[in-house]
Amino acid sequence: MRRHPWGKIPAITTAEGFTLYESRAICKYLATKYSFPLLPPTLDIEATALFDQAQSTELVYFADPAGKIAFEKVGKKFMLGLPADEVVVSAALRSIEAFFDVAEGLLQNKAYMAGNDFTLVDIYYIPLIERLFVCGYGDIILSRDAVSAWWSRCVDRPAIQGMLVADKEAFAAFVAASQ
Ligand SMILES: N[C@@H](CCC(=O)N[C@@H](CS)C(=O)NCC(=O)O)C(=O)O
Repeated sequence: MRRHPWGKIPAITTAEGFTLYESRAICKYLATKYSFPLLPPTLDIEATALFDQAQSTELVYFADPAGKIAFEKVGKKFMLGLPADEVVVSAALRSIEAFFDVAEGLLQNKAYMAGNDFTLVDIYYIPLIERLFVCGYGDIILSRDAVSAWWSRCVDRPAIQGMLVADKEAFAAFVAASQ
């Protein structure tokens, strides 16, 4: 609550005392501040518009249902000791399947979600897709050729491999702490 008005994570405060919440805003801020090559060139307004389009698509059509599955299958089980609401899970799975049916077509013509370059938008997908695999729904990704190839392009990157190791360790610690 001190840093995030709605009491969520993540939220950061820099050494200079600048506080920011919402993961996508934090990622964009850090990528800009440290010049990570994960955003389209500022002056390329079409590439920036396509980035914004891909970012909005991920947030609304993917992260919403995928977040519901993560909450029902992981959050409820480990934080609250409650069973998943399978009606919510089924509806969310249908939304995600429909989302990746469309993404499968779009990824025939581009290598990454915002175009032909790897950007922050691709990174935004990774934690919740990882949760889909943990929950046993990895086939949603692997059964679609273009989506599966995109996923491999993302997770085969050395920096992403390092992030996945850290994510697995954090998840294991979360599970251990809740038992
Ligand atoms: N849209 C937010 C989502 C924040 C969010 O829901 N965080 C979860 C953890 S991933 C949380 O804090 N849950 C605890 C709660 O809702 O009380 C973001 O991307 O930062």
